[in-house]
Amino acid sequence: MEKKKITIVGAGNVGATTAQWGAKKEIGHIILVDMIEGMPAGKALDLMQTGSVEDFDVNLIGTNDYKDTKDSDLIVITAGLARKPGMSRDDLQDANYKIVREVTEKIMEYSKNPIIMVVTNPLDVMCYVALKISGLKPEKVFGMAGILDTSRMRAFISMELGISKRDVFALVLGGHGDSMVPLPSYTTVGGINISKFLPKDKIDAIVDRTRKGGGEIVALLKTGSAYYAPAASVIQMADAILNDRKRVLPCSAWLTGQYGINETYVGVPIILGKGGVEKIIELDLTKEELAALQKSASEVKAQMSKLQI
Ligand code: TXD
Repeated sequence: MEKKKITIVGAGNVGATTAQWGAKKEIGHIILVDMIEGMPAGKALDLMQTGSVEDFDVNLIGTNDYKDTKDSDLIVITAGLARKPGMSRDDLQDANYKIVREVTEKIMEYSKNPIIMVVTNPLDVMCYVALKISGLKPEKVFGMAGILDTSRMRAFISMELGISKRDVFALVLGGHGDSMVPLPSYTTVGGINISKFLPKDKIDAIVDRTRKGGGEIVALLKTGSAYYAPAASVIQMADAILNDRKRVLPCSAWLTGQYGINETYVGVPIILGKGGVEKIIELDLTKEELAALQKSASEVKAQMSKLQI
């Protein structure tokens, strides 16, 4: 099968680490783009040489020129500012809006009908920017957040129980921010509901730590935000798309009435394949869970409406 072409815009922490996971997994030809002169080319060269030691063969180039992104199958947008300590995701909105707008315009000059996966924060709002500016169909523009938030919840449960992370499944819906909605009712260990393993107060503490999971890492790092788990999550989605795996994953998708939510990006379970968002799955939620999801979506919508697009 011919290798697909994946462009990663932003060769910073998340972008470069995404290229690293992607190269190791031979996910496709990788183009790493950044505005800083020479930097993406240097990182790509370094990474390409790693293939001799780590046994991978992919075409990997780094560039400042969008011409090199021509006919990409998948574009991952990580360009933008990362949160600094004390800075909320919302503080980022104005700065990153301009960046995501510019990047989307440039991408669309060279790729006719790509899939765009947004990573830049504030995530759900930036998906909307990419949707509007690209003019692509909503199923082709979506965001990575739910897999990361879920990975944090899974890890905290695994740490608490001393049970393999592989056997822990969790689900986090909603906007990628403080209003996210972790769902203990859909959280299982080896297929068994989490309530059989942990008392309510422990589950509540894990839910709370999950909500603040990004901030916990920002506070420790002092400069920048998390990137290993974010990059791994991007590659899980890229693999689902480029290999048409039809995986069921929580992602930020454009809702058109599902969950009583209309014309907003918010995290929900979807089926992800070569067409992008191939289906949005509507779960049965309790009244409280649904209300929390709708509240989270309305917060995203309020932020979206501040943009002049
Ligand atoms: O769950 C999620 N969606 C997230 C989101 C998880 C982790 C990080 N998340 C967000 O991704 C974060 O809040 C930021 O908004 C982005 C990128 O985070 P990263 O940690 O990679 O930031 P860096 O290391 O600062 O890298 C950003 C790069 C840097 O090299 C800039 O030069 C580049 O983006 N950049 C640009 N490239 C091209 N074009 C333009 N205009 C541009 N502006 C900045």
